[in-house]
Amino acid sequence: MTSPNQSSPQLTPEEILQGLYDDTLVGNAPHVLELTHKGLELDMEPQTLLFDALIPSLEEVGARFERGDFFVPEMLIAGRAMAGAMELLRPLLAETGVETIGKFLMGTVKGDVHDIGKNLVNIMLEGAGFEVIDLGVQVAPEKFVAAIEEHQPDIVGFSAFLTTTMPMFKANMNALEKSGVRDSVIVMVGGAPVTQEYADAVGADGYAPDASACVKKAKALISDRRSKVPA
Ligand code: B1M
Repeated sequence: MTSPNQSSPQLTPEEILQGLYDDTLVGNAPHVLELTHKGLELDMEPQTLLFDALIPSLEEVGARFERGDFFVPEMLIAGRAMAGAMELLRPLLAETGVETIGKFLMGTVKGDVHDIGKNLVNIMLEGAGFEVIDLGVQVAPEKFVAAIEEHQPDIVGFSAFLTTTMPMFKANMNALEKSGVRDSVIVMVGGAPVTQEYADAVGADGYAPDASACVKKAKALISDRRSKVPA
């Protein structure tokens, strides 16, 4: 399907969603940004742009990569197009008047450069009132440990997006235990290939399949831990 004419001022919300989907798929970052602007001007919800167009488009990118129709460069430019739109949506998704409810330290594990999903989780956490400290991608176990010691977060979150980098969860857990910080922090894990069973197997305290589930789980784990702390 062809994208709607970008210069047309008359786009409908449906055309904007279709255009966002199509232009993310081919990695046309300037058009994705322009359509995101137009969608917001039409009072479309940021969540609608994200969940009805941008994320489904990246899912299709992944499916094409698996079929051998797309290669790494296509995946990269699609990811960049999505990331550009996310920067625009970030303040709107994170708009919040709520008090800070906890400190969340987040990072993508060593060997893994995927960050779009992690960044989306961060935005949702910020929107729910968490203070988020983002260590970025390719975070080594020692760096997680040092950041826990420095920032004393309530929760540390490990993201992994490849079956080959998921084993870093266990390496991180071992590093936390060895340095004596394991019991001072709640550990959450997530990322596309991660499951509840895998989270249990590495000894994490919590797992969530997506950003909004992560917010819910993080809140529940914090209130559970606080209820156990003697007054
Ligand atoms: Co890559 N990649 N990639 N990639 N990439 C995937 C992940 C893949 C599934 C594609 C596929 O084959 N279908 C596949 C992994 C297969 C596997 O191991 N199971 C894959 C591969 C194989 C690779 C390379 C190995 C390719 C190669 O080089 N041959 C390579 C690895 C590089 C490395 O990391 N060392 C690679 C590289 C890349 C790019 C750099 C080109 C680019 C990343 C750009 C970036 O992130 N800045 C890229 C992209 C864009 C993708 C896909 C297409 C899109 C990922 C994405 O952003 N999804 C992806 C295919 C797909 O996912 N369908 C794919 C949207 C995002 C919103 O969803 O990331 O799942 P997601 O995040 C969710 C949840 O996972 C959850 O919430 C998020 C929001 O709802 N979540 C948490 C995330 N973290 C959480 C933490 C929590 C809780 C929930 O608690 C702490």
